[in-house]
Amino acid sequence: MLVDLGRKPSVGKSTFFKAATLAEVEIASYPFTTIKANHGIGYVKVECIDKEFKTQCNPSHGFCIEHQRFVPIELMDVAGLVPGASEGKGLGNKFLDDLRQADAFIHIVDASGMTNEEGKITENYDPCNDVEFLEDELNKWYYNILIKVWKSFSRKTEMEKSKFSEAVAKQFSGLKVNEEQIKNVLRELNFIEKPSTWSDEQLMKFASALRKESKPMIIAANKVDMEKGKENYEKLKIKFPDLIIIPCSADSELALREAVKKNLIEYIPGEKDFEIVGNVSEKQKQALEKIKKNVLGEFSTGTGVQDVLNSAVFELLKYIAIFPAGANKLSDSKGNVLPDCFLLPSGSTALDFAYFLHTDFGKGFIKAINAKTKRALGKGYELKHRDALEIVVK
Ligand SMILES: Nc1nc2c(ncn2[C@@H]2O[C@H](COP(=O)(O)OP(=O)(O)OP(=O)(O)O)[C@@H](O)[C@H]2O)c(=O)[nH]1
Ligand SMILES: [Mg+2]
Repeated sequence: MLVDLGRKPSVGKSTFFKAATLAEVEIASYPFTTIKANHGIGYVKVECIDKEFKTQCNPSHGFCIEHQRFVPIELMDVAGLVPGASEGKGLGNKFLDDLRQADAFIHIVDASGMTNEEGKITENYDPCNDVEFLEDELNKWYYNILIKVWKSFSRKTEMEKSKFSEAVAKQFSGLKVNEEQIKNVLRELNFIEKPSTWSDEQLMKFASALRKESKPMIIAANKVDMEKGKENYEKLKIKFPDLIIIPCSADSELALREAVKKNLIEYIPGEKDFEIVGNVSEKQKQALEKIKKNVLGEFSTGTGVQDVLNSAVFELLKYIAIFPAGANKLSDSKGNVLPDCFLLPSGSTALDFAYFLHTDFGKGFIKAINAKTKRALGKGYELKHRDALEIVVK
């Protein structure tokens, strides 16, 4: 699950969410419009393998347009953050509760520079502040969870390294943090001191690194259609070279998707162009032309909404898309061609995939067959993006 969030209200979180899911949500120019989190289904775009098999797929989840497969993912839209949330102020606790189950965060930043810290209208606000602020707030959230129990479990030591990660994982179990991630962080930080003697600064570093490892963040530099949008997007890129930052106009994507729904245009999400096919009014035509010129013509990532989802799943989280497929038959018992496409962590093996499909497939695994090449593959075969596999079981 991906969560769209912002340091503050009115940056366009709900607009982004609505554009990505077409779920009904409230969008308004006044702050704190969203109070309760919205859940919805968005899609990542994968070049479908049906083309290679010279056929047309029938997805049982998501859809396929011109051999571009749209694979469902869960998205959540949350309320704007209040300062001091990590200490439980205002909606703070509720807000953080909503973030627990996230695999990654999409931080929607208002790159127009026209909303201040509180989401109110202003001019020339530097959106870099928002990135720093939110990272800080999320890191503090982890730090506070850590120090609650720190004394007891660091005193109980000197713990073995493995026991230490087990204890930390337990403390963070509600936040989808696993031992593997803790071990990665320990390796990366490489502190020579024993955990029980860590300084406050070291604890903060550990908490921050763990937050980054378990809830990585991508930046959607939104409202790039506005006057200062592009300039601020460039500024963000320079200031944060290690973050993935995508220029975005959620508003434009929403307008395009709604025009598609009304059969006014033909447009595939993420593409850099669209075609007017219906009867549009002069006003609609002008609005569409403006999007074409100022957004699609200006940024290689189109409106950016699709690119944010794709980058979050495939670059940030490093997932791969895998199609279950018979070596000699691409359809299921109902005749649906390539009905499924699943997202798995990179590094997954043929056996992991078998277990992912069904425990019995894992237990009875004999071999996998690559449906594209018809070659047999062993348990340990490392899956590649867009692989099509049959699992042969006992
Ligand atoms: N120009 C422009 N305006 C946008 C864009 N995205 C959103 N907006 C406008 O920004 C305002 C706030 O949008 P929302 O999506 O409600 O913002 P939010 O972040 O969900 O706000 P809260 O729910 O109050 O936290 C609305 O007036 C939107 O129409 C965009 O890409 N470009
Ligand atoms: Mg909102």
